[in-house]
Amino acid sequence: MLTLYGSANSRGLRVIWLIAELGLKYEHKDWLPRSPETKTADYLALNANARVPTIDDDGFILSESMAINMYLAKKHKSPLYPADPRQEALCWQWSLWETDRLDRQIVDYVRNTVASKPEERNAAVAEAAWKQVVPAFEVLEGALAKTPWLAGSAFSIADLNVASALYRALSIDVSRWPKFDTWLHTCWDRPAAKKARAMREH
Ligand SMILES: N[C@@H](CCC(=O)N[C@@H](CS)C(=O)NCC(=O)O)C(=O)O
Repeated sequence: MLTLYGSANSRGLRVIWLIAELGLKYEHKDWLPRSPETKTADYLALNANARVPTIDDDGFILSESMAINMYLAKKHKSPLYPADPRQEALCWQWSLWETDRLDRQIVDYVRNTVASKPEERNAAVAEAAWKQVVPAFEVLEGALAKTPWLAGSAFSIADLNVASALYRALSIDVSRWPKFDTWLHTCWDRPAAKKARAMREH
């Protein structure tokens, strides 16, 4: 039995998308970040960080959304997980890259601009975040000018992990990076992505 701890309104969104791609059955503990459930001793035994998402896959406990997605895709022999070691390594590269360069930065930017009321925005945080988001989007634009997908010739877990983590970028205009813009929206047009998004936006 697979159990996912973490709401679609968290980085759990990425895992929900992947689970939908794989068509897996799962029990969903639909918990928000910082909710009381994430602070219990039982949950801390699963994830000492008190963060979501976490999975329990028949007793195998795993946290970190990117790792969870790569594990599940590999375990279920999904075509999204490349067999070729170089393409596989590119999936690791892009997932780790996103975590380092964009994961927090895009959230900080959008939360302090379009996603909040003007009086709740911190302009300095938004500006500092944007200074990091722009060069990272340039990197994606450059990569996607060479190849339509991040790791190989088809949509893979690399695309899913990066695009899903850029959910917040859907609410801003990224048309100055046309390859990235097209890629982002193409990824989010997938039925599994729409299903995950609907769980967040219902
Ligand atoms: N790198 C982790 C980050 C997990 C994370 O920070 N989750 C947030 C929700 S999106 C959380 O649970 N935050 C609770 C807190 O900050 O106390 C991952 O990708 O899974």
